[in-house]
Amino acid sequence: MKIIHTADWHIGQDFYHYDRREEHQHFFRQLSEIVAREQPDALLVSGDVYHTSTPSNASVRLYTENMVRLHQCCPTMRIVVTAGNHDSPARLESTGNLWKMANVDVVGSIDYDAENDHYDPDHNIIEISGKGFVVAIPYINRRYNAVFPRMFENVAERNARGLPVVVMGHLAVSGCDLTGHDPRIVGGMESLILSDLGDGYDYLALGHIHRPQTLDERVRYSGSPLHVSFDENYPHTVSVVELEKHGSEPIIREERICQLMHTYTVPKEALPFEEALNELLHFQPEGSGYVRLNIKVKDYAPTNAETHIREALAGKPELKFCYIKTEYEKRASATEKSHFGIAQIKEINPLDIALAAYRERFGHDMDAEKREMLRKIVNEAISPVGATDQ
Ligand SMILES: [Mn+2]
Repeated sequence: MKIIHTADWHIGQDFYHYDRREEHQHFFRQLSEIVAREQPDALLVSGDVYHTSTPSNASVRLYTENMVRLHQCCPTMRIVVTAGNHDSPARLESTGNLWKMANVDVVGSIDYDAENDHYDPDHNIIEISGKGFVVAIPYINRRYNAVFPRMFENVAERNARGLPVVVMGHLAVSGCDLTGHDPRIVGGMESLILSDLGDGYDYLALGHIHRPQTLDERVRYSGSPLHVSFDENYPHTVSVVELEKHGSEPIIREERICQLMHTYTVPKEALPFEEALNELLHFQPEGSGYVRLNIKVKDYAPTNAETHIREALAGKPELKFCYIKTEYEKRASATEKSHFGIAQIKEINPLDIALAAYRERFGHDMDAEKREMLRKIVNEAISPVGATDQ
């Protein structure tokens, strides 16, 4: 079985109020070419199709047109889409019957009734005739852990021929590389220990973490096709995976996705405003992209900072200014009162504000246990769609 594994498309994201439709179109052109060339048995999209649970008409159109095009590039290919934490499971599934006509399966939920202990495996186990099985697990919370063994039992019963078994998931597994991960954008970080999923699969096609990575030879995050935040400034890929039979090691190949827009942090290390502005004035970009100015200040950036920045960028229409990243110089005394400006509040994590307030009130740092509790609460509160919201 040959699959193409991708995730975290985040269609409809506006990047600091800039529309990303062109960038998504650029990605879909590349994905269509890969599908046409590879002629895979399945295309797996492991969650976060959209950036919001209520996508705009333009976003839905972009998704629909491109899904149809992907289907036309390889009509025999089965496409499986799962809901991520950014998606509305019900909204995605609402057009599921229609999508079946284009060989697309949409899985937003798991059909499990804990009260009556009823589980319908047909809702999320997809047999790709003569090729293999896909266990499509959307973004879910821990109460479904009990169902995992039953999914694999069901697959094992049906898999007399020893065909490859692929599991899709949208979650953080412990030990993954979180470089560039912004919980304010990506969502909560409750992680799963791999052994909780059992041992019944040959390839685990993950979404949720945007940095492409292989955790062991059969567990992989394909990564997002675009930079979803400034810090995701690394190569983006989709994965082409070949599986011979159940029990054999997958052969994984990465296909690089070229970016229409880069993300630039200027200067790379924070400098005082005037120096940073000078760097921006002389900045030579590799291509079109989004820019943030990286400054270091004692209290506030100058009030007319944005005007100066726009003047500095006037001759560079290929650069789109997003915001000022502000680093605050350390205060001389730990007991000095903390005052946060509006720009600073937008920039720093709410947890840091709480820790500073605690230090000011009690004169010492919060202990590790309380800090951990607070960290969990903050992550849950700032997650775009909380684990229990769906
Ligand atoms: Mn995501």
